[in-house]
Amino acid sequence: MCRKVFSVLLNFFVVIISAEWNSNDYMKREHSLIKPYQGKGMMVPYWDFQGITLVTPNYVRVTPDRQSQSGSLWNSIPCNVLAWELHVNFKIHGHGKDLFGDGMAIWYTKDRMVQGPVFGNMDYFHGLAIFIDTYSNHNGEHNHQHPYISAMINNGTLHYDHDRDGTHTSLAGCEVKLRNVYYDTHLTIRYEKDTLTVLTDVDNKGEWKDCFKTSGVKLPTGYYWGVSAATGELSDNHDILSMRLYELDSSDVDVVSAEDRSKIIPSAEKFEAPREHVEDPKPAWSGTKTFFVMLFVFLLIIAIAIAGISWYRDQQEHAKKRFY
Ligand SMILES: *[C@@H]1O[C@H](CO)[C@@H](O)[C@H](O)[C@H]1NC(C)=O
Ligand SMILES: [Ca+2]
Repeated sequence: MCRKVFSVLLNFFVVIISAEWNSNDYMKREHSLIKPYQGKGMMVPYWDFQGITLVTPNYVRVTPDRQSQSGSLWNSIPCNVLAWELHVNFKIHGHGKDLFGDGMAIWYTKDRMVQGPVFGNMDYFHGLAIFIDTYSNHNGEHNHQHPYISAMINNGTLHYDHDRDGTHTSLAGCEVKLRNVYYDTHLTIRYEKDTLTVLTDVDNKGEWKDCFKTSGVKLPTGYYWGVSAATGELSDNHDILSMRLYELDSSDVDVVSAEDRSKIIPSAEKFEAPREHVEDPKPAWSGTKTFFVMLFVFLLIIAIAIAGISWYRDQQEHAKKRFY
């Protein structure tokens, strides 16, 4: 009797749990980073680490809250999933109240483990970057606050302009207050049917909020997942708690897979081509300068008027002379 009740209960729970997930969307263990991170010995299966990055039992600290540090973690297996969703559970926190930086980036790129100037990773990359930029390097032009999440697609030719926070190469973005909160913060990056969607859950409400959605994004299969972070004069702890990659059951994927997705060159329709750098506006003319320019223009007008009048008089004189 007791056994039977138990069995019924067990069945009930199994049904509930499996109903939570679409059975066709499932986690790809080989592209995910979950606790306990370390397998046998000190190795973290499927992941490599670079720079200052440290693995602890509860989080992977990409950078500590110290100046001029950078680090990264990279999935060691190329990702051949056509439609996917990546869930990242992370925390950015530090002692700075008003000044902190620089930020963190999540990568889906051709190359891996190459240190460089873009949040600790190489510039001129091939693939996708999602930046979580916590520090504003640039005081003009910006029409957004920090932290700012943005996306960039690169085919290896574009330079990430740090001084301008990448505003010349960004596809889309959103502002998020996600730093120094006592709860966990989450980010979802979804890619299906050439549409890239970023969602955030940073208010401890357990619900996803749209950051942006942009269509016409082409990304190949076979690139690598990675996370990097960097601190400069300003610093923060950049922690990753987990990354889970889900394969999505996308009904038109079968049609799409007819073409070889691995040969696609990363591109985006709504991509803003690299604009010429517009210099910041020159400082306004000083009062004195304006006064002298006005005075000059005024005198010029008077001079022209005098010249005009005397020329007119001459004409009149001539006319009279001819008349008599
Ligand atoms: C790479 O991207 C740039 C900027 O969008 C574009 O002008 C160029 O044609 C692209 N190159 C290739 C090989 O797709
Ligand atoms: Ca920045």
